Amino acid sequence: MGLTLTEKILSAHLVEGEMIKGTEIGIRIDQTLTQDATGTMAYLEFEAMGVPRVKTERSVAYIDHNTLQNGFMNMDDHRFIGSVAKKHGIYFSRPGNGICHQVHLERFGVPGKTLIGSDSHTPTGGGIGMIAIGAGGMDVAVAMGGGTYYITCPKVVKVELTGKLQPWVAAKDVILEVLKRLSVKGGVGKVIEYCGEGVKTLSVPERATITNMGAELGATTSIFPSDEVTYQFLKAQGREDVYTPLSADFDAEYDEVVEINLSELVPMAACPHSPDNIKSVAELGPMKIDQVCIGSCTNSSLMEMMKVAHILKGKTVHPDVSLSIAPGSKQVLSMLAENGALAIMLEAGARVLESACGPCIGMGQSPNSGGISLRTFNRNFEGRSGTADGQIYLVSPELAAASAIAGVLTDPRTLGDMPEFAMPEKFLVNDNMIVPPVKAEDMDSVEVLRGPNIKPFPTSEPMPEEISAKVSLKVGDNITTEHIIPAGAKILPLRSNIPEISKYCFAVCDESFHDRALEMGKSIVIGGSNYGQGSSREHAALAPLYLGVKAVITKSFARIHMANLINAGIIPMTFANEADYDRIDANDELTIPNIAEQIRNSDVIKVTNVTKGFDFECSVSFSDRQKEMLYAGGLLNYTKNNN
Ligand code: MIC
Ligand code: SF4
Repeated sequence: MGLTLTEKILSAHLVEGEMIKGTEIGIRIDQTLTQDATGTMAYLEFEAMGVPRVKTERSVAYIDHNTLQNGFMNMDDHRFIGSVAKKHGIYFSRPGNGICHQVHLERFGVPGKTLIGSDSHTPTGGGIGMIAIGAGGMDVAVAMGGGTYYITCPKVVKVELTGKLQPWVAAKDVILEVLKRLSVKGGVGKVIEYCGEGVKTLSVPERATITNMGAELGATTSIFPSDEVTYQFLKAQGREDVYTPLSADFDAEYDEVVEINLSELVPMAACPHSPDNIKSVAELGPMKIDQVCIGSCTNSSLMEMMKVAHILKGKTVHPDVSLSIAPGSKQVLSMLAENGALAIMLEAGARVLESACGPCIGMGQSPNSGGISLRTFNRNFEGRSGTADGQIYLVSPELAAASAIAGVLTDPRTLGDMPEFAMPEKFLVNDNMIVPPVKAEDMDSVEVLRGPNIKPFPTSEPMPEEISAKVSLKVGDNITTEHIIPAGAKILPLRSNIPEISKYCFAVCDESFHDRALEMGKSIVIGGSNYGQGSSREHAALAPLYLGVKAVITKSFARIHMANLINAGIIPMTFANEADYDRIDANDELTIPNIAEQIRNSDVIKVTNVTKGFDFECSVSFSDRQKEMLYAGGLLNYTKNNN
């Protein structure tokens, strides 16, 4: 029996465990990336490990999230990251150079390599045949230090693509179709592998749109083969030397198969407030819109921007609509400036933003109250835009641009013939905004710059004999990391200051959580299914740690958040019987006796609800390594104990 592409790359990087699905495996990591909102913590953790130089083939620190710089905090963080990078062997992509995933694809990604990044959309790299996985900052720090990265050996889903996209139907519609079929929980524990005749009709940026938004399936990652199209892309970036052809064996066996005929797809939108709430444009009808935002790591490549410019040419943005455009990288923006497309956008009335995450993470451009905003982004969680009742629809750039002109949701297929948009033979390559690190022998000459915004991360204690604590909060299904620690222009600058950012912990669900948790001293949080979906931000574990949360009991967890909880020394458990969720209320006193012994000996943990006088069971499935981490009180203590 042949191997899937996922199995080939994973087994070539396997350093611990066996390729048995559902068991923990350890893999060697070739490349890492960080962005600034998660980067300060990751580099503080890296420093704490005491490794002088990164041991990866390539590590890159990007500045793309906190670029508003209102107040000294963001720039303090940027200077800290820039100086740590220079000292310890990390390339530094300066603010203005672009969104981490877009730039990494253009300038650093290598087919067949492994990449982890402290950002959940790291799977963008799957567009050129990498195994690229989103992870918590602490895992990235360990990988930079040459440590192994652990995942559950994934199931592999084959998405068989046939046919060819119709004019004005986009790669975004492909991933929206996958989300419609599999849902935001459908990818948990799986890698989504794209195969079939339809693959060769998709360019690398189109593939990257699909793998990028595979994060919204909860998947470990998504991957495309590396083929002639990949070669042409790398060649146009002047990097054809890193090309290797890669694909699954013809007789590879998959755990699931999904078939998509590209020719049958139509323009679609993910409706408020979930990326899997999919409707076609026809179903939605000509809905009046208030705002359009084009950009983000999902849809901001040159070809997409060229289509947008074509649609805007000679037109004016509808008077009731605000249109913003953020090209994904300096390369894209410079090429648009050179070929005249930028002038077309400006003439049409687009508000052109710097190449950064911007509105995608609530850094400006929040819609009006109750406003309907079409965005080419990947997440439309409630409140993420910065407007609590904003109605966010996730769409393709083509649909977004056509609608910005019309003022109502518009099927781009009504635009008439679509011209051929060919990939340039040469991209404009200028890496002047990527600062290389100093040589190892010169590292002592670099001073690490720490502003007053940068506070040490909270420390955790080894696991106690018994946990006896009240429930500080009970929440429902699909709680996102946005609920746990919101982002946006006001809160993002506090990412390096856990005590300060903790004031916003769960504030979206319950404003009194912070004070109550502190008053309780130690507590337990109860959640529903898919708890912690969304971002990789480890602040969603570090803030609860700081506030004394000892355990989180839910119906199920999202992958990255669960790993972050374990790294922070907080015990994640699931209800053995989901009906017990309904029998527990906030303020109930729960006791978990002999916790370490229970975890050592069984996958079933007994918990007593002292307030209501009943016992219930929780399930855990920790690897031996995870158990040791939890006993030690998290990854940092565990690493220190083992050195
Ligand atoms: C996101 O899109 O939610 C973010 C902001 O990029 C996060 C990272 C973060 O919270 O800093 C992610 O996707 O991991
Ligand atoms: Fe940035 Fe948005 Fe992409 Fe996250 S999803 S990396 S905030 S552009």
